[in-house]
Amino acid sequence: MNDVKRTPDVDVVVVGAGFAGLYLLHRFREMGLAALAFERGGDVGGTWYWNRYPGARCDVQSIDYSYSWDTELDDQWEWSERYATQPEILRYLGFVADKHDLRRDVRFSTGVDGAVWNDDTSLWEVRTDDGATTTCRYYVMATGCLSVMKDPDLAGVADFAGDVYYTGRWPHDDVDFTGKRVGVIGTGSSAIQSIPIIASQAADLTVFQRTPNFSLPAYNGPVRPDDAAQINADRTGYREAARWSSGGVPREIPVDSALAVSEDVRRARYEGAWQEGTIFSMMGSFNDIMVNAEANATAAEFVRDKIRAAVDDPATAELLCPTTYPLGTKRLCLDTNYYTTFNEPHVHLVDLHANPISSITPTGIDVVSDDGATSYEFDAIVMATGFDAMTGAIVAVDIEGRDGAELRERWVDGPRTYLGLMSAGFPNMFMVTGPQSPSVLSNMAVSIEQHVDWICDTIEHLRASGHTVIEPTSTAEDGWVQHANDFADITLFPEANSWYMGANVPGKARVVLPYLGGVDRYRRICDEVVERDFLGFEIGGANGAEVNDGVICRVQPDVSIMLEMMEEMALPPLDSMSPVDARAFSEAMSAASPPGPEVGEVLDGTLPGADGNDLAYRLYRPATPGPHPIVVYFHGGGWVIGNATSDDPLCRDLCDQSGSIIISVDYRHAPEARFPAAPDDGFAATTWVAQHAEELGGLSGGLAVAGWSAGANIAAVVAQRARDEGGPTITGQLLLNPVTDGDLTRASYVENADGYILTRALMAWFWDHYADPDQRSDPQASPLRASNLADLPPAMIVTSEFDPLRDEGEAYAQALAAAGVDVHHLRARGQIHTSIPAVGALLSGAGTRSEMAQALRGFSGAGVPA
Ligand code: NA7
Repeated sequence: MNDVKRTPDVDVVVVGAGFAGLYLLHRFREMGLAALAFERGGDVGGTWYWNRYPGARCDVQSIDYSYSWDTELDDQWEWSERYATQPEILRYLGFVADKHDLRRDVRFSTGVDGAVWNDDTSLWEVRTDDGATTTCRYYVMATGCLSVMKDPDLAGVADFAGDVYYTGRWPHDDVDFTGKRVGVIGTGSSAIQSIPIIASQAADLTVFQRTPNFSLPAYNGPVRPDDAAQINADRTGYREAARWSSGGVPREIPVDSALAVSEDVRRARYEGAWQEGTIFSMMGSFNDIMVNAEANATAAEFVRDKIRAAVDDPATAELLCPTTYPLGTKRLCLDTNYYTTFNEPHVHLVDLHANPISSITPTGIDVVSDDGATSYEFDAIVMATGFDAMTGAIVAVDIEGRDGAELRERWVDGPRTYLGLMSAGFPNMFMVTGPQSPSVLSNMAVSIEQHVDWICDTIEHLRASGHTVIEPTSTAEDGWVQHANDFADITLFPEANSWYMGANVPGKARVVLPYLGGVDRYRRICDEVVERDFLGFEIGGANGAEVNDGVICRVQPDVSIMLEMMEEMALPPLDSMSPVDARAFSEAMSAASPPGPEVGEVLDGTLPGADGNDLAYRLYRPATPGPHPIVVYFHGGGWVIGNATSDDPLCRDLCDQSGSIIISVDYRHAPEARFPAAPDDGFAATTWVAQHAEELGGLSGGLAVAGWSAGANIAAVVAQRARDEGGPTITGQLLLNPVTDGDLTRASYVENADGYILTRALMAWFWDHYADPDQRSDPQASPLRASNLADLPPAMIVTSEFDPLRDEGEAYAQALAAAGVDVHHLRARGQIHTSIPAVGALLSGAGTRSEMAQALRGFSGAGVPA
């Protein structure tokens, strides 16, 4: 292979000369690299070059949607409006290109068709539509998130005798609709911006709407003095705050729930958000608008009321009101007079759900109607039908990576990236604002700069360390895809058929495309990857390669956020307190937690404990008609903390979801009553409940035991004793993060010793209060040590990945299975010891809780364990 040309034509090929491409060219030039950009358009501008439709403007304020890398621009360029129009933004990008003489590195009117990685040379071979091939070491897709138009999928477009315009490919010459009959298809952002202007010209305008959108008034005008003053007071600080904000624009993050305030307070907050005239205001008015359907519904209804108030005809107003998805899960729009345009007598709305388009005809559009068909005649049709978002422009190029891997094929079930920046198998190929990065859910200017900086800094690092090739590992990529999906799963985004979900393009995989964790969190993660020696990357060159394999975000996103909040609160560790103080502290924390679902009835009572004294219990009865199966439940708290009501939300959830009566027992606690008081009480309570099942409204003939942590330890011991002592009949045991052994040296104790709430030190503190060292090997303290584990009731054992107790739960599951017990072991990925019981607070545990309830149904014969 000596004749292989190892010197590339250029160091870097950049695809696209929009916001991202221009900054890349500038950075590469500063780094002394030869970079060449290919741009399909005739000039710089990217999305702002193509989207010239009337009313096209940015919907992030221009003072935010602008470059921060050239601070002189703040003095050299003044925006004429809060939300600049497309021509003004295009002029701005042209100004920047001129100022930095960037056009000389761009080959215009040249599209990239293919890019092939050559493993022998470690170079990319980039094929352009002029027939040329250019080799480069680094290949950067700066192709934009919304640049490839979606096929409108409508029959007969070519037959239409009038003019057809696509908002995403608008002619460069003026288009004048004066006196014309115009049809607009689509009601996304492009349509919402253009319809009022088209209506002001056209003789007659008909809008064909498939799905209505939520739109807020832009209140466009001159830059608001307050906003200008805030920025001018400290430009550097403002830009830095934007970089570390959640959406790429500095703003206060609310800490309260929309459901925790009165109707008046809520409406006042929404009215303020409405008046603000920004895209982030409504979604950011409370902390749960995008994660809680009920909270979201209050904001959605507020906006619907505004639509009803703006539109004169009630039937048209209702058609314009979105009802089929939560607010913000399809791209929110900003408009100027959109809704009131429908009050104009020459503007009409056609609901495509009732009257779908059957075809475009030579004279207009035919829709299906009650009497067969209705024909609309037009001089012009505007297709505002959207884009193949986020992945379209990337897979439009034939990209072939290592070993002939085709990117398009790899992504057929959804994009696979590490950090939205690179993809395994495609060395030295970078994406700017790629899928699984915050991109379209942020101020793109900020996200673009972050990516460009990350890419350029990484290439600089490679050069400095004598390396030439970087590629993410598939482990890292799998982990990132998982993390991005985990984030989506705790939000409402998957509920909408949006382009965020790829749902607007027939046949496209339905997965969430942008990263939902926010700009600030995402930036922290990217920085951390670098700080941890490029975790998840293989970096190599002439002298071989080094792999630093691993996954960057392993804890579930909501759990991780909770841990960060707790760290900020710098709470004292429980094991630094007396048991009495630890109990009080723990109760105060529980009081601040969400309450869990409503159940049919909650009753408090007492039952006799092992020493004859009364033990308190709380009974949770389902709302369905009884009698119900019974579950005796033992709370967590290391045998020291907690009582019959301390796991209230979890008990409610299990009751509600399993249809069982849950009886939570306040067994005696250490250090006042040390081992074996707790399991003795557990056994006595279970026996008593079994004897009184019918009086309690339950089914007789057997009951299940359940518990969390030390409570699961008691449940496991009760199941063993019931087997050995002739009853009662235990139908199943649900053990959530059980303590099964007094050995604190297992790997999970080492890996998760600190940082996940239940620490090794706290567990040692619990054991010390509970049992003498020589008692800990007693099977009633450490049920894993029982000499016989056969003939125990079916078990569901849940272990959490980041829990010191993980491995002893794992060991118990294995030991029971080895003894022939029917065991269902669920390993809760990314969870910690305390996260699954956090009903209502931590959504990522919901799936596990459902499976636990399902197991309880299975124990009682009301269903099969999953
Ligand atoms: P969008 O937001 O994807 O809007 C496209 C619209 O076109 C939307 O209302 C679609 O309805 C509609 N559409 C698409 N195909 C059809 C067919 N075949 N028949 C009828 N209606 C159809 O694209 P935009 O250009 O408006 O905005 C894109 C982004 O650019 C915007 O969010 C900003 O970030 C900038 P659907 O909702 O799919 O039912």
